Amino acid sequence: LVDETEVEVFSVPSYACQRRTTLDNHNNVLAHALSLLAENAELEDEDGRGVAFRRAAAVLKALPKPVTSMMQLRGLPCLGDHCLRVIKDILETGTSSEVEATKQSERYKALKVLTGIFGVGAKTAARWIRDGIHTLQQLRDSGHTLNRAQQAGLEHYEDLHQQVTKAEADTIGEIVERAVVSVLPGAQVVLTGGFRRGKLTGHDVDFLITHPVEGREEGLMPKVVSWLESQGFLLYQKTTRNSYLESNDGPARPASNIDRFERCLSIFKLIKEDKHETKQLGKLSENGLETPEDTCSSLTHVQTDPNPATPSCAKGQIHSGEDTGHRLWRAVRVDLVVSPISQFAFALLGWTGSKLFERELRRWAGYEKAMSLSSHALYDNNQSRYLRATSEEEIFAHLGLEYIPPSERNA
Ligand code: 8DG
Ligand code: MN
Ligand code: MN
Repeated sequence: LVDETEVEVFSVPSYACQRRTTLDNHNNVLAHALSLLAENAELEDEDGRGVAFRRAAAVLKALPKPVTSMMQLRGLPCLGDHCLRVIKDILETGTSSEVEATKQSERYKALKVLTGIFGVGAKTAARWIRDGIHTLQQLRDSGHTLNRAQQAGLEHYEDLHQQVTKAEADTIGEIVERAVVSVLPGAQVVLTGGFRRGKLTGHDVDFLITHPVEGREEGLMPKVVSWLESQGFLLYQKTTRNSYLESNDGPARPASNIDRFERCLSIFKLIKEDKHETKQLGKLSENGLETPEDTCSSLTHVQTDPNPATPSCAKGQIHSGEDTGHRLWRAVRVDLVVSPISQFAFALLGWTGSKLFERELRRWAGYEKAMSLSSHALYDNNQSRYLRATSEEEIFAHLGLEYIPPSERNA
């Protein structure tokens, strides 16, 4: 018999940005179940419910031991009745009927497949489902007009659903670095996103680019994109100025820098580093990397099409790899962001994630400190001024938070 008073009751701080959340945790099954309900809510375009489930999942990830009894959860933040019901179900029966029913539901499956296409959000997917489209084939057959992103997303669907490895991320990092220093010597490239948090795989690769001299980074993105395009590395790209127009967090965006912050959502053409095949190709550039053009021309002895996305080259029909049933390249999603050095620390913090950790930082700043945090700046509403920072550590200090390193931001 266990005396109730001996049950260890867990306790964690309310905000995910106050907690250290590593990649491994003691409650994977529970966290995974709640994450699936979060995903389902997001797929239904119910972001409020989605965040509630994400916060609950993050609390479970932060617990020091596996949960064995509901009593241990008393007083924990972010666990509403709905979440507690799901947890109880799993503790008692091993599974959650709601989670299982969601996984089996045709609507969830269709929303997941359709939003799994790069460029397709929850609203578009819901519209297509109302038109009776549940699968990729039905979409292809429907004659619906797709925008450029969605066309690329559909074309490279399978590749973009293969996890990107750290080795592939590093290879792409070398290419991006070559592009960046070619067009602006002295510019710097940093790997951000999940890989900076220590993840071994990811759904994309995220890079932040800056230059130590303020202002030198202006106009950099179009040049980097042109370089990458000229070398045949891009299957798709869309460059947008100032991603923070969407921000509704108040004055966290310094007006003077509105036009300087650029990002590029792209799909890279990554040559597979298969040693056997590389040897067959023979011709290697000085750093061991071959550009898509090199591969194409060395195999076909014809002038390469300047547009790598055209079928002759991109689909690989005339690649020798096609004969043996596999291509020599794959498509990989890559995000590039350019930041002036004065905003670099904020951009680095903002693009390292996790998404929930970022959201919690902004919530903490707003509710607890009367500050507005963005990927550009930190504004103190009480002092009516921007707070400068040249490192992530300084930003945490401004926010009155203990510094949490990237590897512990996996909320
Ligand atoms: P994964 O790719 O390995 O699956 O995970 P991830 O690297 O954590 O996710 P991500 O979707 O690539 O996002 C990385 C970070 O980028 C995330 O913490 C938030 C940030 N981010 C976006 N979109 C935007 C945006 O529009 N503005 C800003 N400032 N940040 C963004 O993903
Ligand atoms: Mn990422
Ligand atoms: Mn990304």
